Amino acid sequence: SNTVPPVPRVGVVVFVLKGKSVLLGRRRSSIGDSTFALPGGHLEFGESFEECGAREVKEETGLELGKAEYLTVTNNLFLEEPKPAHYVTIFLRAVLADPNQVPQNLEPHKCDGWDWYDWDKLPQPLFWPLDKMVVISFC
Ligand code: 8DG
Ligand code: MG
Ligand code: MG
Repeated sequence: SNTVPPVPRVGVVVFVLKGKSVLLGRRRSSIGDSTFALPGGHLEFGESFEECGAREVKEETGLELGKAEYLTVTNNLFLEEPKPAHYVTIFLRAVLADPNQVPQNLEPHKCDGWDWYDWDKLPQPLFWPLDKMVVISFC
């Protein structure tokens, strides 16, 4: 309700990699609407980062991941949003358990659809926490 002060939350997101491409989908959300983002979501009580990443990717895309690896963490403030938010975002990377799997859009109210994008031809606009992370990594 309105009387509960906001708190930081933990997001876990995954660079699902296939050859030279990465899986992205256009968000449908009050935060980052219509920008391209990684699959991922909220860390649940008791989960490891890797368990959360695998669960969120499975829920959102149907894809089964191989072993996920930790990449980095960023601190993201969304204070200008209608509902201000603060996420500590854990970035993982993983490949598919079986490379022939095809992503499905299992949460169409949250995403326009998933596709593979070449690393040197990423779609625009990227969700800004992802953009910030990609820019830092390749500077
Ligand atoms: P859930 O109910 O399934 O747990 O949550 P969700 O609906 O899947 O959450 P989400 O918005 O997809 O992810 C949680 C937060 O993680 C998001 O609001 C902000 C943060 N986040 C980033 N970068 C990215 C990103 O590239 N993709 C996603 N999905 N979330 C990101 O900072
Ligand atoms: Mg989710
Ligand atoms: Mg999500």
